[in-house]
Amino acid sequence: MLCMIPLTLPSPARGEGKIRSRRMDPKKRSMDPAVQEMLRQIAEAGIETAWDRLEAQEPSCGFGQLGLCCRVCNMGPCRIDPFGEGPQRGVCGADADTIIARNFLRAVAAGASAHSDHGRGVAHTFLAMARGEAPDYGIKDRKKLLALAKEWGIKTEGREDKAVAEELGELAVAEFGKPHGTQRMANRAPPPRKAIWERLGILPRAIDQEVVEALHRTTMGVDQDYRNILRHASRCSLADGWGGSMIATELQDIMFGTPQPTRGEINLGVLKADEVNLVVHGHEPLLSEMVALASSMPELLSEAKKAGAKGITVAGICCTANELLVRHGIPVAGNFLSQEAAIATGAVDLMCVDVQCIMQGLAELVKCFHTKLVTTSEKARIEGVEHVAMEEARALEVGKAIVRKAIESFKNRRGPVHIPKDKGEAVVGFSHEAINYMLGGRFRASYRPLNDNIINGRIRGVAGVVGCTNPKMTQDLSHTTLVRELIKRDVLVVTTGCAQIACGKQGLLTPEAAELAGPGLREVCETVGIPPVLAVGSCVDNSRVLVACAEMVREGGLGEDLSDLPVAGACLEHITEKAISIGQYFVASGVLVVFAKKLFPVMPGSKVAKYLLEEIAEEVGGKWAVEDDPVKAADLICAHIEAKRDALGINRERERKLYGMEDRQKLQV
Ligand code: XCC
Ligand code: SF4
Repeated sequence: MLCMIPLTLPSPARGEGKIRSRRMDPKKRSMDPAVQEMLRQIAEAGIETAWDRLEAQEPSCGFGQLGLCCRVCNMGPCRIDPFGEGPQRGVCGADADTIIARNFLRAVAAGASAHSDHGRGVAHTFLAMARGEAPDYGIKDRKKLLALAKEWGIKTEGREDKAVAEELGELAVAEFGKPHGTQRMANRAPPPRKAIWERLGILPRAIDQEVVEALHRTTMGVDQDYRNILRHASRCSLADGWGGSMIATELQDIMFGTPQPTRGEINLGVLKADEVNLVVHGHEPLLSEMVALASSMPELLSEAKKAGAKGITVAGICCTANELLVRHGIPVAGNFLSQEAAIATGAVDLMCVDVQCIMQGLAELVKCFHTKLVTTSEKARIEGVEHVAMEEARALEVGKAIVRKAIESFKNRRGPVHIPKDKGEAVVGFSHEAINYMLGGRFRASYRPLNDNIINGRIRGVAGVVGCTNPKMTQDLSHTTLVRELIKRDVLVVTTGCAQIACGKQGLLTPEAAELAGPGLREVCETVGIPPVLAVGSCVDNSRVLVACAEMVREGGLGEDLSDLPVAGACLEHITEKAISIGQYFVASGVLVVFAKKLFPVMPGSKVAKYLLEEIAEEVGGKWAVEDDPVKAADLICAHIEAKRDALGINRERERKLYGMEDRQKLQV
């Protein structure tokens, strides 16, 4: 039996008659058999999960869903009646579009803040490393250090690496709050793209400034033109994608290594009944790298053995997991909606969390098991949960202390554990450097072969499928259905975040998955030996996709700007404000982005919807689209890709060969 709580133990949801999970079909909640299995166990034990709490919240507030609720000042909260019968203005006179746009911009600002504050943390640790103040960190990718230094105009000849790194670290830290100038990383965008940003006045300045300005503009009585508000959403999001997130990715690569194709395993089946299981959950690799390192040290392994364990397994959840997976092949226990299921196995001895996507429900849940929960970031404590502060000056010591706590906790295991067998094999780690190398070879590493295969039509285009798993949708279903549809139609998929984990569980990240691809994509994958779905990393690693797109343009043959490329992005199970920021920076970079209609926080038919779904394309080339059905989302993406191919003039051959008139008409948007 999985849950060791006797029936008398206070369980968060018992006694209210609220637990309906016994009757809910786990298959509707998740398509992941491992999670389904755990949900059945959890239901029997009467423990609540995010799905139960969602039910308790239903019906969710319709005003909030449509972005029509405003509580930015104390004359409110105000809400606009979407049916036009009740109030159409807030007390200050704000109309529906001002309110929706303000909420949207605030979401972007919050999302950009999360990624960028992560990036700032990395930059500070990087600087401390260079100054010798964080001795457990070092430079793993010297080539990347020198390349980035050169890009940023730092002298490298005849200098110590650490001196170069110190200067780089200082410039990186300054990107967040410098009083003048714009984001350095934005120079990576093709010149026509930068020109568009300049013309619109949305070239991003210091990250902090964009976020502060976003909050200022959206206070009561400031910006009251939805277009003007949303243009700032573009600017603020660009400071995330071409700023905070990209800095996080680059500096992490220098310190921890740039991902190269490596094997990994994904799903709850990676936990081991006879080993100490330590789960790292959250987003920042700064500490989890140290925990992973500590777990392989002989002294700790022998302590684990003394405690009766065969070894120590470190597994990840959410983007911390993705960071460790793509760099070191460290196993992944699951994505966002698997975090409670992991604990319910009774096999997790310790879960250490840093920032973002940590359910507060975990604190109650662990009371039902022997699992020890530990917070590590000063920014993210949980009431009643032990805090082991991450300190960069003695990071490995902290990592070791956490592993020791896991070993201690292993000794408290009560009875048998229940670990589902499911796990997917995966080949991961497709940084843009790795894509370069895989496709171009060591001596002529370039995007030429990718571009050529797009031009000759074997690959129709590239789609990014990214983001969360939301209990309002069946876990993993939309992501993986979309991915399967896309590869079937010869669209190469790149993936990050919880979508990446979803794909990994189902074996879509293996070269063998090429069997599921259309003939063109399959041929390319088999020739090069890559999966049809390339695992790129965590959510800040969406910046890698921006860089890859910029490289595709630079390589030539696919237009002059990002908006010319036959590419698109999608996130059909989004939860967080971070996802909105990511979506907006792809749109502002010239890309079509598809989100689920029922999760998009904008009232259909509003002026804001018209702007984001249509008019914005005239300004930045990219736009949003909304679609709940993943197959129809694939239709949308493919139609967009074919339209871009038509515009590039690379469709002629293929049209004659493979597309009848009827097919072509279907593809036209
Ligand atoms: Fe969180 Fe990054 Fe979303 Fe997953 S995908 S639920 S943000 S862990 Ni980033
Ligand atoms: Fe209401 Fe205007 Fe205040 Fe918003 S800003 S709460 S709409 S009065």
